[in-house]
Amino acid sequence: MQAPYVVYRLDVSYFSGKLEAYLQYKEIAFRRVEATRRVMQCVVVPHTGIGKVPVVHTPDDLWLQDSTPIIDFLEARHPNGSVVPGDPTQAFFSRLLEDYADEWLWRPALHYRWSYREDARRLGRRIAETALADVPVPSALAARFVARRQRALYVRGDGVAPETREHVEGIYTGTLDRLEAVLDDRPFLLGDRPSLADFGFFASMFRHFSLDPTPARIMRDRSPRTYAWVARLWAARHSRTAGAWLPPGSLPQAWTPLLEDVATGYLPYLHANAAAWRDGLRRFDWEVQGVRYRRTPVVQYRVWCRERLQEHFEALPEAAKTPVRDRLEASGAWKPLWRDGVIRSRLHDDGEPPVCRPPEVGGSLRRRGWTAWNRPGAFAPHSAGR
Ligand SMILES: N[C@@H](CCC(=O)N[C@@H](CS)C(=O)NCC(=O)O)C(=O)O
Repeated sequence: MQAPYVVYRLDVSYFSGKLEAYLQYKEIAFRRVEATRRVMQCVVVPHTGIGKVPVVHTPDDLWLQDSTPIIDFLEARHPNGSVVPGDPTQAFFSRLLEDYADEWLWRPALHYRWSYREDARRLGRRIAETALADVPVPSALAARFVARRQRALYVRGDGVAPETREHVEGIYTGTLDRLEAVLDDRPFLLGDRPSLADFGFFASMFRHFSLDPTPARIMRDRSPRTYAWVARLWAARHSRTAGAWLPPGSLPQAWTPLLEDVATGYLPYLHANAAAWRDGLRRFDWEVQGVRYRRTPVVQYRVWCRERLQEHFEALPEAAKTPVRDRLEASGAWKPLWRDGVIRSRLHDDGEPPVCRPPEVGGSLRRRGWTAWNRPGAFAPHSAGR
């Protein structure tokens, strides 16, 4: 029997939960390793140069990062029970929703976890006792440190402020309402079996929203079908999932409000982030849905997300381009997707995602300018960085 994949992950982590659910569904053998501080320092960083999870070590000794391209990589190696619809329209829109859910629900997920006292206390303690268990400081101190760091980086440092808080929380509650409608007459978002879109939403909905005390209370009261879907997807295995997606060419009517959120919230943000990247900024202000966010970090990975969505559109068979474009235009998503054309992220100039570049010998994360948001040297080519 082939050695399984090894997944370096954290039991509290958003993107780890997404990848674990995918591997389980696909019935791909894998072993979990809890990425404690020592495991990160001694194994993950030396092999990948990155300080994030999940990271996958393959049986043929490749190191992989970023759940979205990891899933594409594994789909090519393990085609059974594919989660990418064969129909190009459904495939494109599943990718769009996966990306939207991955990136746009991150801010509310981090806000609920670290802004509410009960949640922050619980999670701070949990992280101190698991991920940081091998750090030689009292766990109460480590828990306080974690909560302070996460608030500084991912709440205050990511634009959550008195003027934006209601909007941030509305992204969560609005998404629950939309999912409740989508799941009204189908077990998974695109029909009787999971697609990429399900795994995208699962990242936030599982490890954050359904488990952290405050958003979990809201989910149970407001969107019981979403609560049930979380457990259903976690338990799903492709060999025991008989159903099909909707007929080729069609999308659930109930996806329309989600696509409008993509068009009025996520894609305008993604464009503003890409334009700020092009202009060499480190932080930028932007406005969507009448709400102004200030000084959020420019994220290179998300410039790549936009580039990748544009590439997926360009790669569609000619016959599928018009129907996909028509749907994007109908929801208002076409213009923000293409505003200012293609803005290059250069994230993968020196390799193919998801395979990690081997880190420089002797380089340390700090010396190479690593930040929690961006990869080492992300801003180096720009002189105008601020
Ligand atoms: N784009 C990556 C994101 C991975 C990521 O952001 N992971 C978080 C945990 S869910 C992390 O490790 N953050 C490190 C930190 O906050 O310092 C993916 O899709 O896997």
